[in-house]
Amino acid sequence: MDTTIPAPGKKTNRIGLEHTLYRGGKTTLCAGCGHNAISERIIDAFFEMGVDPKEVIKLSGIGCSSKSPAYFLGTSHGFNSVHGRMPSVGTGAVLANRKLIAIGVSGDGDTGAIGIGQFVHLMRRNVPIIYIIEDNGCYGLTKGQFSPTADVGSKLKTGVVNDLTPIDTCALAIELGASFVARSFSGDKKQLLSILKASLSHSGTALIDVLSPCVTFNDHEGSTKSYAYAKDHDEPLGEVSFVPFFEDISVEYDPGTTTAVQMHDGSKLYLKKMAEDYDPTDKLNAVRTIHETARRGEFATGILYIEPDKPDFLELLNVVDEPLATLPVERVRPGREVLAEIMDSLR
Ligand SMILES: Cc1ncc(C[n+]2csc(CCOP(=O)(O)OP(=O)(O)O)c2C)c(N)n1
Ligand code: SF4
Ligand SMILES: [Mg+2]
Repeated sequence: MDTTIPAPGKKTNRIGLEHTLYRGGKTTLCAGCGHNAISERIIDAFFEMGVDPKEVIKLSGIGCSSKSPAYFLGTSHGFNSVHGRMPSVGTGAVLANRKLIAIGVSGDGDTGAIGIGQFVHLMRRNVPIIYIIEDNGCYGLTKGQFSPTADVGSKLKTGVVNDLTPIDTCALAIELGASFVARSFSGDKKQLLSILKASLSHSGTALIDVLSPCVTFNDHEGSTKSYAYAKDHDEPLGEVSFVPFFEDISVEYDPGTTTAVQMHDGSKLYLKKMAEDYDPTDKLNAVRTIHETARRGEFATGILYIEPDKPDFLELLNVVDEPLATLPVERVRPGREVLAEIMDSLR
């Protein structure tokens, strides 16, 4: 049976596919794990944006978070790599086939500990990939030890207190040159969905750090990555509204309170300021805001930084438009005559 043919009466998206086609296998993660909520939003974002799942590659490392690509986009390509090695596998995949839409899912341990060396180079190269960190401040899969994003003073269930300075992956990504950096909370459906949809219109690295509580090992009093703490300390920088290029809606907005960002594919992102004047294109201010909110024990959410026109890695390398993976052998190996011609031209 062809599962891509919609059943009569079912709601379909702009490419005629049903929502169920964007689902994956049944989750094996703990009930209530933040990672499950993120998978749901990824399903909704890809459905609503009308992305063909067959043109997507899902990538991950190792961890509970890295298992989650099995639970969305069941008909997409996928590669569950080694711990901390998703960035190099993802870079190879988009270089080999630039037509693929790449989404990587990692954990705070997978990214911030064993994978930090790979992470920094992905960010500085602006590789076209949506990179999601499902951030619970611990190694969920190996029973809840502190990870490098755990805050100073956060407590394990056993009473052990973390006294090491955390790595802020968003501040690091901005510093390194990522061109779309956002932070959200798995419990904020609306904000996370808008950010994910916007990331699908971005060309270049879109880093999205999502606070995603681990209900089994890090959701108690004293933890700064619990649901209760996140709800009380989430400080949205503004309201994120996204209008995709295929929706012909003109939005009235006041430039004094709203920043409008034109995305690469013609979509529009409207960022309505809330607490203070926040310009997401101002790099220094973005880093300062992240540090200032962290000092108060809060975490700023929303689009922290965006640079829509920055050339991505493929443009910088001048990669041909056709996917390298399907170039015919004559184009890849031009032969002796062409080599001789080049040598002659250098004489
Ligand atoms: C090379 C290697 N070292 C260590 C491990 C053990 N290990 C598995 S998952 C993990 C950390 C997972 O933490 P995180 O990335 O935060 O994912 P979470 O489970 O919290 O979602 C570790 C240390 C491993 N699988 N491979
Ligand atoms: S152990 Fe924690 S991170 Fe892993 S599935 Fe359970 S709740 Fe999620
Ligand atoms: Mg983790």
